[in-house]
Amino acid sequence: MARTFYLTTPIYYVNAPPHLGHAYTTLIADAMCRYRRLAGDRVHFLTGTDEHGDKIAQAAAKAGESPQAYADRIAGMFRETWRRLGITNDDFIRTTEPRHQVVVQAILQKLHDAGEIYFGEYGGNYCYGCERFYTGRELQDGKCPDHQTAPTFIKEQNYFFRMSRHQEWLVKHIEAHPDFIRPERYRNEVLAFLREPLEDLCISRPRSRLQWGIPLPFDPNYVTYVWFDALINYVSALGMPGSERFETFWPHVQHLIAKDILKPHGIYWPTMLKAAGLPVYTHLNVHGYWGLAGGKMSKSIGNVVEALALADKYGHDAFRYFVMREMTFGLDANFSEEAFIARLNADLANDLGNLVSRVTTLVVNFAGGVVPAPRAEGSQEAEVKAALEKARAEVDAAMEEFAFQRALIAIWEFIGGLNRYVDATAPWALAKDAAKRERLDTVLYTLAEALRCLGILLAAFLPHTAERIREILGLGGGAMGLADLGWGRLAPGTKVQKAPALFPRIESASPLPLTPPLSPKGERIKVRGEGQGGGAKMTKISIEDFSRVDLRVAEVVAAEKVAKSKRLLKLTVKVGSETRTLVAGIAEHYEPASLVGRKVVVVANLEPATLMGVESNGMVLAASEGNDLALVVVDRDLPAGAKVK
Ligand code: ME8
Repeated sequence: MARTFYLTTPIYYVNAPPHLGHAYTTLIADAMCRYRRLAGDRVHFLTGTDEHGDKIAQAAAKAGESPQAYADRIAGMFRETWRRLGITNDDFIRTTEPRHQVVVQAILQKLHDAGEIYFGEYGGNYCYGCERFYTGRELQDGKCPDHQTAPTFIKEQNYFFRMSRHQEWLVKHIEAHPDFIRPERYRNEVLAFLREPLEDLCISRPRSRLQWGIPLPFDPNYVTYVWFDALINYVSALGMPGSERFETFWPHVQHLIAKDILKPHGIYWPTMLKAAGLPVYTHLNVHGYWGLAGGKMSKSIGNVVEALALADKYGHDAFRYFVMREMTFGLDANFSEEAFIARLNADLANDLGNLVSRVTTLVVNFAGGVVPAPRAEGSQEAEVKAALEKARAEVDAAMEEFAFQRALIAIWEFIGGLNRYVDATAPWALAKDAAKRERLDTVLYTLAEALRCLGILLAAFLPHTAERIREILGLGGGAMGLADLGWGRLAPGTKVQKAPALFPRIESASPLPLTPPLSPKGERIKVRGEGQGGGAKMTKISIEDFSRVDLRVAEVVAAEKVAKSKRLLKLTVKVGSETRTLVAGIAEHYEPASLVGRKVVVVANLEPATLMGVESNGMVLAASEGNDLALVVVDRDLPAGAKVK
């Protein structure tokens, strides 16, 4: 049944451009909203920027701009970043917008009228970076735990929100709703905090000290404390309580934040809502922190990675995949380019990219590029269908809890199963026997249908890739949803295009695990020892052993048959600036003329050998299976002489 879903990200401070941490929260919110839309739910997705307060006023002064001009500029950068990352937010709220200010003032007035706000004096330790007072207990060695700077002691008259009044109610609410704040570690953190008496919250700043804020409706000498202003964005973006949009979405609101802002969201916000007579959120979903080389990443501290630069460098889908797959929701994770590249190569280029190119190549080579009708289904196909059902159920369950990593693991288990299905059914072998045509058709249908399902299942996580998969099957651009995952909806007769590489492998300085490449027909290349004698053990070699083999890209400049040999070709190849002669046993598979100009991979440091009277200086790599043989090639054009490792 269709549900209603309202998801918010934090509204980010405009004191610096977006970075990886912001991108992470916004990307997972996007994946969640895309998923819920696929499920047929009615979704509202909000993000925006937090533009008032000391922090912004100071950053604007430093930049030599007015606070509004500065906020306009940085808010524009956030908007543009989300546009380029393909974020599908329905709204973008800025706290300097009039639609926000009127709601903040209305709520303040209501609380004031209800006696929830009083005037008093307060002296305390104030951190300008965090824009809040710290109690002695919260400071670490007398310093702000986030900024590691000594707070400033400030004493002034201000307005206070009677937060302490609602402490008991909040504890009871959290206890009665175990997943109100999740994962559990953050619920426990909030409950631990609530074991001590809650102080009232100072919600104003005197105008003499700060002008850049929303004026209190009941005292023009004060502006609103930035957190009290900011939290209300989640309401103001829907309009005044009572408006149609508010009534539709507010009862279903879920917030998504990182652990750095747990206290304002776990304590201030529910008590503010309670005091204002508004329903509290259904879930507060809290994720951990991304770090770089152990340090934490935050604008105020300066250790910043710009989200867009990374995403542009590696591709937006790869970036999405990495951050969702790497971080267990709720726990901290570290970002490193090496880990990123390793995942890109292993999970995207190898597992997913190879599957797509294998399947499309098989359908093009053995069924003329047209999906055949399944005619001989057996237990192997039943397993594929069961694996799809399992993946689907696991993704559903994981997404209920924001467990993006688990969802991706479930999809990749399905992908792994499909690769094994290709290996086990060996369509290239079935194709050699006309009597096995029905079986071959069934295997090809099963694979093409599984790809169609991946084009749906991946849509929330890798939107471009999923779209390309659907395009390959001629299904691009059409409306689809999780309901279309029902097996068998791919019509026999559908035309399939040969897929270009979806994710080119990235070479990195660090040695990566080698993955066996594929032949043009889609089977895995046999490594010597593999598959011999019913699963004989492959001898393991060290990376040093492997690095002694000098593999190079070589360009074939001439090719001819070796006299009196059926099997051998004499190739003249260029390896860097050097030209040399090789003899290769590929004459039964390649016409000499078809090889000229092609780039192949050769073992360049092999001892010379003489074959049928011709000296061979090196060896061309090829894969073979039965009578089939294919040359190993690199999937992008690289100069002859390039090292293969
Ligand atoms: O706190 N790892 O804004 P902000 C993961 N304006 N996520 C990170 C991160 C990191 N290293 N760094 C930042 C504010 N984030 C307030 C919010 S809401 C009413 C007001 C993400 O610009 C994460 O979502 O400091 C975190 O909660 C948020 O950015 C803080 O953004």
